[in-house]
Amino acid sequence: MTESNTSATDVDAVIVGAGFAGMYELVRMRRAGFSAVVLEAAHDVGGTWYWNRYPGARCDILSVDYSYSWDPELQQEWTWSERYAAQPEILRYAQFVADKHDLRRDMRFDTRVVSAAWNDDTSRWTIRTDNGDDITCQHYVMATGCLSMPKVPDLEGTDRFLGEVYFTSTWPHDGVDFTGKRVAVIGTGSSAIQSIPLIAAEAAQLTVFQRTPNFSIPARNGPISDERMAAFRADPDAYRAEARLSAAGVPRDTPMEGALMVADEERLARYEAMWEASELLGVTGTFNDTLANAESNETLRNFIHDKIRATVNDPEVAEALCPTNHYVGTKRACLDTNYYETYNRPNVRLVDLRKDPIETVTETGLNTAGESFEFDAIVFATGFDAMTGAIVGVDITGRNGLTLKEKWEHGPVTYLGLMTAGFPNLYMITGPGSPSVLSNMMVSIEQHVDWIADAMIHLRDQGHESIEPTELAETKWVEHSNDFADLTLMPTANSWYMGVNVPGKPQVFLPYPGGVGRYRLTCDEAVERGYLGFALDGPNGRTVNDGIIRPLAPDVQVMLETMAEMGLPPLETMGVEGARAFMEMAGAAMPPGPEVGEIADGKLPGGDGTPLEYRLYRPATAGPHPIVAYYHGGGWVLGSATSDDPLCRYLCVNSNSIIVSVNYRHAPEARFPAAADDGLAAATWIADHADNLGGIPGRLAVAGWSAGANVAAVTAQQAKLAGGPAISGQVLLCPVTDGTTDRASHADNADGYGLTMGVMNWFWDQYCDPTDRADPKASPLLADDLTDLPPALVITCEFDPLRDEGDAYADALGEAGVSVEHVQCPGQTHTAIPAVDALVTSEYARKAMADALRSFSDVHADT
Ligand code: N01
Repeated sequence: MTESNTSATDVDAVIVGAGFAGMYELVRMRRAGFSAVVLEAAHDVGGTWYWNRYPGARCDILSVDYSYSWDPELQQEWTWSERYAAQPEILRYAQFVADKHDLRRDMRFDTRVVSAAWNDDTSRWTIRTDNGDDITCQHYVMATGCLSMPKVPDLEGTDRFLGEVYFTSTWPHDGVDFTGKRVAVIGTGSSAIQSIPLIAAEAAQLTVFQRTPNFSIPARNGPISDERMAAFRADPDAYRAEARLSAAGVPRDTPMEGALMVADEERLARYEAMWEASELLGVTGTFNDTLANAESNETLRNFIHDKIRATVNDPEVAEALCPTNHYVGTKRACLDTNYYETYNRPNVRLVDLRKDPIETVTETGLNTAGESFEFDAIVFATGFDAMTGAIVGVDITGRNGLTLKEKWEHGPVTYLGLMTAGFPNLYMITGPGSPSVLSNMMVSIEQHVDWIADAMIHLRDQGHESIEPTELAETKWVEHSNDFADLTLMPTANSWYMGVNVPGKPQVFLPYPGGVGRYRLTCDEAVERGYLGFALDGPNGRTVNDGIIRPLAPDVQVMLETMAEMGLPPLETMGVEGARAFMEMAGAAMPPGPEVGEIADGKLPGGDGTPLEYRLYRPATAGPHPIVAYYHGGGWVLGSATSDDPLCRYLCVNSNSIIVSVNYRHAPEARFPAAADDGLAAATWIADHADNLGGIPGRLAVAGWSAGANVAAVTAQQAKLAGGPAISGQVLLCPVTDGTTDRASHADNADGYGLTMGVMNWFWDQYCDPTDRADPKASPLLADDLTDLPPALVITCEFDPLRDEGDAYADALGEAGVSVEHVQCPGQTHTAIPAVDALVTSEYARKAMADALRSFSDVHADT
């Protein structure tokens, strides 16, 4: 007989929790030859499905998806009876797996872990249980679940009630008979919404106390569709592989359109289809901007409100059930069976606590501000101390006596939701900072377990004893995750995702919102890059591979990923006409930018007299206005007077200036110094015609992006040398300033961030002979004298090959006594700032441009 670890006092790994995470972790430990024991407070396996036995409890992810993938045999052996399996069936599944793999042999039940302490001398954890036993181990795995620590009731007088008290989270195993009873349910989250219809069917009276209504769609439970099963059975591996790289751990088509991009009838039709399909992920997955755009979300909110109103007979009750204080999906939406219909029953009453709050629980019931209620039973469906409760519920002490509670005082800090610095070899399965509760938990659990097991094997193979993240890595991960959340509406709701439901809990967005697939690739990449962001310790010393796994702003990262997925050939291989056509197409796909007062197209004479097209953007405010001569980006080769249209509109509206976007001559047809000469000629013509254009004479700034910023900088220099026109200021966005292209950023950011050095070199070759590149009209940084130039705003981006030459120009201008504002944009790329309304995280840089243009004209106004 195989030996059991249940009474061992020293093992390789202690796993806390015998739910789906702990069970699979044990399997992986065994397969890798580690000794492991699972400690579990319950009397058997099942985790959340062991405890949550309330009537109606069932999963809200399709059963076919909510099942293990690591045992191919099991996938064939087990058949779910329903689309959404009920708790007893899911528990049977957990028990079936435990039996099949003889898991209980290494599980100690009825055992709660009370503390865990790291010993730096031995590089081991000591885990203490409520039985007073100590177990030492090298690895300590918290498989404690995200929703396993019930929220302590925060209602006054809860202990006073003399009737029956139930918590949905710890339901009696023999069930409860509510027949003939007056029952109260407090809460209207998922647990309440599932249990209310069944309690109502049994009880004499049911009173539901609702503080916040929730969004729920009908589950339409029944047999699993043949179509779905066929897709799965045809190729389970492919099905699972797709799930692993999907947004939420379930294979689904990614919507390409935003809700406002389609006609009203089409939108309604898609919402109806979602309602009929009855899948939770479809609710916010019908359009691609539901969780990011309030106006789009509003269309869905209204759709669900209408469904509620059409179902609930009493209009006042219907209105009370319509959520209005949060957007759909910002609190976990629910799947129900006859939830809204239940309010049409004569024995059911809804009390709206927003109008009539609970004051206290009494011996016989509870009192709201306006009424006294008597009950035989109260059901608390009041939720959980989610994601962190079960982890900090154990008294965990890491290096140097630091406790996890202290470390997480202001919110959890983890690297990838897997580990936290100062607590070596402490692993969290689906911890805060990982997709966890925003995903199909089965997929997320398996990914974490695999990552953790592989890390342990790596340590063993490499002769290390411990692993922990670096502080930089985890700080930046938390920042990245928060930045992602800030791109969404999620932080706007008072949800348990934000910790708001537990009084005194720090309010931070707990899960990682970037999606399951992206997250998995990130975790894999950390490993591929030699455990980037981790420190490994052992007898041979400490190896620190410090670094930031995701340094790009999240929306910039998503944009780059999308472009990479398109698999486009490099721009420089498309030929001049091909590249121009491509840029025009790419520009047309961008959001248009704000409305301006007026747009007028015209022509002005270029440096050699050639007529140049321009587009003038006039603010809607009363003129005259200051004028900006704007030079578009495109490497002197691509673009036109309209190619930076969204940015020009933005600058026009936000700086209250006329923007004249000039289509200077392009290479290779017109090589250096054509663009430079056109820059000056255009500025001169605009200055001379300021009156006619509706501008204020003498108030002309120059601005440009990339090669256009090169033209703007050169124009400012040439205007100084020529004695005019007067330039009030220059806004240089990611400027080309130096044709030598041998700075660190040229190498570090040569590829992968939009503008590549391949393209940049091609642009230079099209525009300018190498011998001419030292000319300040090509490389303004190389000018002998930078004094007396107009004030400048120089914006440079961290992940731009041109970063260092832009930085150098800002420094050189400053050293020459020019008033310079230098905005360095971390996490941004060369193409990020002009992406008006597409990239949110670069908004501050656009605002800086508009503010600078305003300030240039203000300064001028004073003098
Ligand atoms: O808990 P909840 P849950 N006075 O926190 C109310 C998963 N789950 O157990 O919103 C009055 O959602 C509270 O009101 P408010 C799923 O991820 C999955 O229902 O804070 N009311 C809320 O209405 C889910 O999201 C499944 O204003 C009070 C309710 O109690 C998560 O678990 C099934 C109150 C708590 O709702 C948690 O769901 C069940 C007070 N003092 C759960 N305190 C499936 O797989 C709290 N409330 C289908």
